[in-house]
Amino acid sequence: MEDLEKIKEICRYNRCNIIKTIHNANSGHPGGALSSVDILTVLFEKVMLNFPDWDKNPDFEKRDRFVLSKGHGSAGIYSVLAKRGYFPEEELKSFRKINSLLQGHPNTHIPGIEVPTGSLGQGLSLANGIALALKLDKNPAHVFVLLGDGELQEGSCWEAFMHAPHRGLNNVTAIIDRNNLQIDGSVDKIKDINPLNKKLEAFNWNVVEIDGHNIEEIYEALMNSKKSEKPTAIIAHTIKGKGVSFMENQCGWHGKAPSDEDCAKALQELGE
Ligand SMILES: Cc1ncc(C[n+]2csc(CCOP(=O)(O)OP(=O)(O)O)c2C)c(N)n1
Repeated sequence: MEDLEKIKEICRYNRCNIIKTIHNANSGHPGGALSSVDILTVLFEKVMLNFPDWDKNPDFEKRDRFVLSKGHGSAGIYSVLAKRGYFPEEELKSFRKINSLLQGHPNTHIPGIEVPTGSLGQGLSLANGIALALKLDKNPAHVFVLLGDGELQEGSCWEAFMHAPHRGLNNVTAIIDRNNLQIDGSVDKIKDINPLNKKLEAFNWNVVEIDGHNIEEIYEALMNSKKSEKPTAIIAHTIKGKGVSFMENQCGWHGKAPSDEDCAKALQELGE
């Protein structure tokens, strides 16, 4: 990938904005935003056909769609959308403030957000519905959806996993942020979802496993998924809190804002 270093730098930049945004709001979910930001950055910078200026672009209906099923990871998608020019970066300062653009969980007032999310377990069903409508309209756009691994404990996810192959929705790519932690402990101990790859294969998905922090692996898996004959599930092995040493693999950082001191330390580690 000729612009690998540039994408890595954008990932670093977006990580800094996640920390600043949550620190400024004194509220939010850093762990799962940091685990998924490499995936979201590659998706929006390199893979998706997307147009920040939808109104000005006559082909906007052909844009690829994204659904953040794990809606609490909002600081991650907001940082990525701001960098991509969907709204001014200044708006990140409005995160979680009353009546502001950037609410705690994504909603459709926000440019780049297709559906409201936050109640876990619904995003894949929403993505399936969008994908089916696109197919009926003979629209070639692709739908990407990001789910948490703890989220997969919701039964509705499995109805949706059953549905996509049945309907031949090869225009759906489900990315699972497999960071092994949920709100208060390890996913495997709270309710084991293993063997995840075999379960998804049995549900007739094209299953791919990647290192969710390796930019080239992310890019290849996402691009290949656009050409698959089956819906693709990408199990992305990640580290919750990735990039900030004291947040990594700590479920205590699932939904906690960094203090002034934590924020300064995190930004220093991220090379800000
Ligand atoms: C239906 C529903 N139940 C509970 C919650 C509260 N909640 C928010 S995040 C979370 C844990 C999610 O874990 P995971 O999907 O692994 O997310 P990640 O570790 O990637 O942040 C829970 C239970 C919710 N948002 N929706």
